[in-house]
Amino acid sequence: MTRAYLALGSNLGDRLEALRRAAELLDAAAGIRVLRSSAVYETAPVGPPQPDYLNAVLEIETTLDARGLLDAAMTVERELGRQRLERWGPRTIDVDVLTYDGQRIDEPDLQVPHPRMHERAFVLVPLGELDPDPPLPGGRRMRELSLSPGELLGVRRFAPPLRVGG
Ligand code: GSY
Repeated sequence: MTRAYLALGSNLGDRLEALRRAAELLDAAAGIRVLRSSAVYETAPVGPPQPDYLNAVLEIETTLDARGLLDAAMTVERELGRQRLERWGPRTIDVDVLTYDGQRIDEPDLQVPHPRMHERAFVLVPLGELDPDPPLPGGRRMRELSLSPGELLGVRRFAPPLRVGG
């Protein structure tokens, strides 16, 4: 069994329902059990102008290898109607693999820890709820990072943790 963290994001349609369904579908996927969810945060968009996101992080355990987990995440995105339109553009659901058991993987389509996670308050704030000292890109530590007040103000608690496990 491997412990991993997944980031969820949505800024189109019923955003909270999309996060709920993603957590359910991941838990129902073969080889994945969702253990815990962070609270849900409403967050200012990073990238081109677009609606605010809802973001959350899930702690899972899995028997899948990292590539299998990436495939499962993309399957959930497809099941929830995600269309890949614009790289940094709005989306009904985004499921990213943040960390996989502290492993470092650097392949063109699979980089773990997620290469930009340490720059994104919308990831770090919910992740920090579940793991105050997660593996970060380049061996960085959470306590060494400095997020600006502006970045932190862009992350507002919106709803309690997603229901998991049942
Ligand atoms: O990287 C995931 C999609 N995404 C997000 C997001 O999830 N939250 C916020 N606040 N901004 C984002 N920009 C992109 S792209």
